Amino acid sequence: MTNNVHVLKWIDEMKALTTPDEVVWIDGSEEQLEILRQQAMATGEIIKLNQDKLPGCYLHRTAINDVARVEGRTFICTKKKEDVGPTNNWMNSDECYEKLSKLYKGSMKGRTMYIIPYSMGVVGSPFAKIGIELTDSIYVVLNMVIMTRVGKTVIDALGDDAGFIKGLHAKADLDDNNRYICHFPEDNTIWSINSGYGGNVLLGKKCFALRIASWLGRKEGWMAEHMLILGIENPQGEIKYISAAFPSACGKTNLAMLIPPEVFKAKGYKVWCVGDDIAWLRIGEDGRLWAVNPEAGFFGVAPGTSEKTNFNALASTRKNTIFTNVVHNLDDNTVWWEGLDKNPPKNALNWKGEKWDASLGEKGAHPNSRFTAPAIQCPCVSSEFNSLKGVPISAIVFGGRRAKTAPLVYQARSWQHGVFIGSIMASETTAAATGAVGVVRRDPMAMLPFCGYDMAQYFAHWLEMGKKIPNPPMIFNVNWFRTDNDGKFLWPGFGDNMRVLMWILDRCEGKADARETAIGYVPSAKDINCEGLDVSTEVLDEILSVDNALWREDIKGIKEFYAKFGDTMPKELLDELATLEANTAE
Ligand code: GTP
Ligand code: SPV
Ligand code: MN
Repeated sequence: MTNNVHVLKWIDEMKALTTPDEVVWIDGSEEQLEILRQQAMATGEIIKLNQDKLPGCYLHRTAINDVARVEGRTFICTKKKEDVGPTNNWMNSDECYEKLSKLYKGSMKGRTMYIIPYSMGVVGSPFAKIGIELTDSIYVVLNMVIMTRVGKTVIDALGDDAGFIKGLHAKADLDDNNRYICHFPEDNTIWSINSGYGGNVLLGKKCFALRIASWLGRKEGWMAEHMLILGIENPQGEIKYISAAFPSACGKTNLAMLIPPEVFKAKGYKVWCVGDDIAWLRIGEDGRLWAVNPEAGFFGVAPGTSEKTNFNALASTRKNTIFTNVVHNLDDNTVWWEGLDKNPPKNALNWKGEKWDASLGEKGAHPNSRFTAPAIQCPCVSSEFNSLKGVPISAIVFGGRRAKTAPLVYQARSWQHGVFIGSIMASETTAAATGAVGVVRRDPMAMLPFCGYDMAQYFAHWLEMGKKIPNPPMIFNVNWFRTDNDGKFLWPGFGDNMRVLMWILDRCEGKADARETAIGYVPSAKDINCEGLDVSTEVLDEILSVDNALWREDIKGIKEFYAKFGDTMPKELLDELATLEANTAE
């Protein structure tokens, strides 16, 4: 497929290490994919679903000890520990190569190595970057083909260049005690072993497009962020773009393709999805910040996805989709998950493949079960989805799951204050990573598990970028997850989140009101268009309130978090913290 000596030499080395019986180049053709699907069906790795109801769709079950990202086993490997900072696991690169080589040795014996040339970003775009993933998993091949741009055009675009990210993935024996997801940003290399799940093994996604890319972005003057990108079209046909960073399983896919409430739909407003998980951002010639989604598909959370909550996501999954760890409905050979509808199938298998019945009281789909669907199948995919130059960003939105403290929405006073707001983000943990769920942790810019270097340096990079962008986006924070004392969500969320986005866009144009509070600009209930919304003014007032006492409590956690970084913390952020402290003082 190529004469690129850098590529061939590296593949030879990895073959010598893992000793596969066979090596197959993935060219991205439908004929080749069909052969692989047949093989994967024969071994039970994938199950073909009802082709009338779900054409081109398959079900896959992972090992039961392998259902989410493993943050504790994810490492950034460099020569010097200080480069990765206090929030990343570190291993010395040489030691890691040595340790993992022992695990990879002979791991593909009796198996086939698939070589996947892929591009993050549209081939030919100035944003695009190329990777090659070597894997012994057909499931990974089939997912990468949906999630990235794969095949011969990518290898041709690479030519004789050495500039590609080298990814090696081996399932080995899925031993979770020897599971490692390791990144070598100094060598453009990713090594993943003993997992077969999502972000651990689809190496273009979190490993490359966030951890390695964030490192490259700092070096090259751009940003790689855990952000969705959406466009809002007004009745005059003008489209404004927003990017938003929420932690895993906190609503990016939902917001990215939301259906506007009737009041906006009737006036002619439309929402367009550019991306649901990752944004690469660069300063454009016009002085604005421009964004592309480097991915080609959605690897979305299945539970909670329904016609009501996320019509567009569900519609995207009705063909050519891989479902992972959902319920298998044996009556009609389709899939189901909690929240899809109120009719769980009677004759079904749960995500583990065991006979299951909802009346048993146990969940049928894994809380982190997922669908892998091509983005172009989304009914509201943006016409700019394949644009080489991306879209200009008007507003950056941060957000998380906070039962209390953070109001529905607030606006930063400046870029620097916005970076501060991003840096103090906190959210309750979800099932997207292994470990306890529902524990509040600091997750700056939703990048805690994905930043490939010292986060204090990352904050400094954000501050630096702000100085370089002549016309920067305004920065906001949202919280769809405020609850009452019984733990019930106070804000309806989903499509109604558009009401908040409209206030945000109006603020960017100086067209909406807000009051200044200790934490930034907050709208009053009257500033948010609540036409047709079933929420009382009292509730709205409550979710828009800023309780200084709660913030004083929060400051303790912020200080603890900042203290981890010691002297490396940018002074601008310490100043912002001092301001917040003064503003909220009794
Ligand atoms: P990753 O793919 O892990 O990065 O997740 P994500 O940020 O894309 O999250 P997603 O949109 O898949 O939502 C995760 C869960 O949050 C789903 O169960 C949704 O139903 C729920 N959710 C999304 N938006 C809202 C909202 O506005 N309000 C409430 N209450 N729940 C929401
Ligand atoms: C996330 O956890 O943020 C995801 C899913 O988007 S994974 O690809 O597993 O990282
Ligand atoms: Mn994500």
